[in-house]
Amino acid sequence: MKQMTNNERDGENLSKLVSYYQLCKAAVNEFGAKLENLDSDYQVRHDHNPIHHIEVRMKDPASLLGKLERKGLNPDINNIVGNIYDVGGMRVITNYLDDVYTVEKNLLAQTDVKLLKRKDYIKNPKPSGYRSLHLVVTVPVFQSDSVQETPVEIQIRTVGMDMWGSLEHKLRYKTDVDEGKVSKFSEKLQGYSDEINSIENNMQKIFHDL
Ligand code: 0O2
Repeated sequence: MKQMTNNERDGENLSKLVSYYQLCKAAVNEFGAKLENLDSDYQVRHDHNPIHHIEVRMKDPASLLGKLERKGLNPDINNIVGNIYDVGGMRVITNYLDDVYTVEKNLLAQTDVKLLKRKDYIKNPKPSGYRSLHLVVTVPVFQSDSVQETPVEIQIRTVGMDMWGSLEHKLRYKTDVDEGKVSKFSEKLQGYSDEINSIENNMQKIFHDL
């Protein structure tokens, strides 16, 4: 049998990667529709929107390579499928804390949705103060010749958690600022996360009382 040249192999890998991105994008679209329908249903039947807004992103290739490296894996399409679950990512920002778990419960109740991984950084915040519920879920994507169970990472968090997470991410998570400098402010940042959490709990109590 004729051996593949390196160029041919690179070309094949690239086209597999493009197909996989397209698949993940389709899965993000499926979840987008599910979440919007869920929110509308709540509005009509309970007169309350659990979802404030939704953000979607496809992981950029540089982050993808960085993550493979951190996991000690070669940059190969076969290592992405089955090891990296956040090629397609969504952030569901809810109005109140209870809404985080309402969205989760209703999403996981859908028979075509399967839970692969769950990390509750709300019940167990990260030492940084980061709070969010992370789910890796799959949904069947119907293609022209097959059906593929495709994973998406969904981060569900309140408006307050999102505000803190976005700013802290800019300050620390992805900057090249010297770690020593940033760690001087760690305690403060963690304290602000607790304060926001306490404010959100009080706002939710008012919502319940009303
Ligand atoms: P981006 O572009 O924001 O998505 P695993 O896949 O389970 O092996 P993973 O996904 O690396 O591990 O770990 P984790 O901690 O569950 O999720 C990582 C993502 O959570 C990050 O994505 C951030 O979005 C968010 N995150 C985690 N910890 C913190 C934190 O301390 N502060 C902030 N602001 N965000 C955090 P990436 O990798 O940055 O990429």
